[in-house]
Amino acid sequence: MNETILHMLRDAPGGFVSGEAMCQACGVSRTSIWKHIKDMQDAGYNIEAVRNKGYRLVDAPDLVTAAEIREGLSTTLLGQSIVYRETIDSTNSLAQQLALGGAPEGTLVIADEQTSGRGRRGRQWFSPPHSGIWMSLILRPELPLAHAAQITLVAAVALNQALSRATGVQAGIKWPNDILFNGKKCCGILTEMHAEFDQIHHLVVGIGINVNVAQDEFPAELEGIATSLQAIRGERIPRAQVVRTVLEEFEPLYRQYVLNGGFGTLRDAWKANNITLGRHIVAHTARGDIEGLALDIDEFGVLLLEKADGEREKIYSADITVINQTIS
Ligand code: BTX
Repeated sequence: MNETILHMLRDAPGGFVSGEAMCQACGVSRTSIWKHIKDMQDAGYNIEAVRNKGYRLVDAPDLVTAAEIREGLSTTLLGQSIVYRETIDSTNSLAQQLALGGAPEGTLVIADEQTSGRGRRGRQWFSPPHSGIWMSLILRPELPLAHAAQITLVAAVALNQALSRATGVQAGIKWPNDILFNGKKCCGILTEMHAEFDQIHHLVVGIGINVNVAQDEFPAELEGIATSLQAIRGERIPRAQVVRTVLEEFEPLYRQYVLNGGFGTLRDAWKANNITLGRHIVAHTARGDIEGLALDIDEFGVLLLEKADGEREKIYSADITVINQTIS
């Protein structure tokens, strides 16, 4: 019901919505409407109540609740079901549980704060309250297992395009899973999967975006390597709008990835958004460190390196360090 009320308040041409109109739209009593308005005020909405006129939304807080995200969302798959938590250990963990319990494809799990946000290989992801987007999407592509990891590259393209469209920030993809601006990380992606034999049961694509994290709010160890959209733009950015844009950019790319059986047709879009190719890098792989020039990626998202002796190496999975920039 809060969603209906919020929508009516946002949509009101003269500003005010009568209590009566809300009662009719929600099919509940005036007392019940008043209680909901009170709840919204408690949540930070500045709603003015004037006798004989009704209610007017003066100002809204920067929330990533389901009601805020749904306002004007134009997707048909991603975010049709939204699970919001104020605080959670990790949205990826809850998304995994929900996916195992049969949650539909496209379910979005989002939290205002994560207490154990995680990155790859057991690393931590700093996820303070009120200032970031910490979200996970449940996907169920009917694709062979070999294509699962490519979803990270698809998500990275969507994310980078969304940042540009929603905020004007021109960042770039650092293979395989980070978005950087001027060498500092503003977003990360963590894909986890559940599969059996050669069949993907579900993927959970976790996305972390530092939106309104102040530069001095980052812990000391992230000081030189992390940044936020607010730090880049010099102003606060409404988070729900960024979430909507990410979903809207991701949906058509995801459909293409499923339809065409993998990342192949998105390779050019990835190249247009990347900041890895043409750079000297060190790839930290399970086989050891490999240094060279990042030449290309293939249709499977595998990175091709040219070493100093001219020999070429395929990098399937690694953390990379761009030489002269030490970012994990
Ligand atoms: P990663 O393993 O590539 O990067 C993790 C590294 O990034 C850390 O070791 C640290 O150096 C740095 N780091 C930690 N927090 C931040 C931050 N807020 N901004 C910039 N750099 C940071 C990247 O893993 C994947 C992160 C995915 C996070 C999302 S949030 C929603 C979902 N739930 C969850 O638990 N994880 C994902």
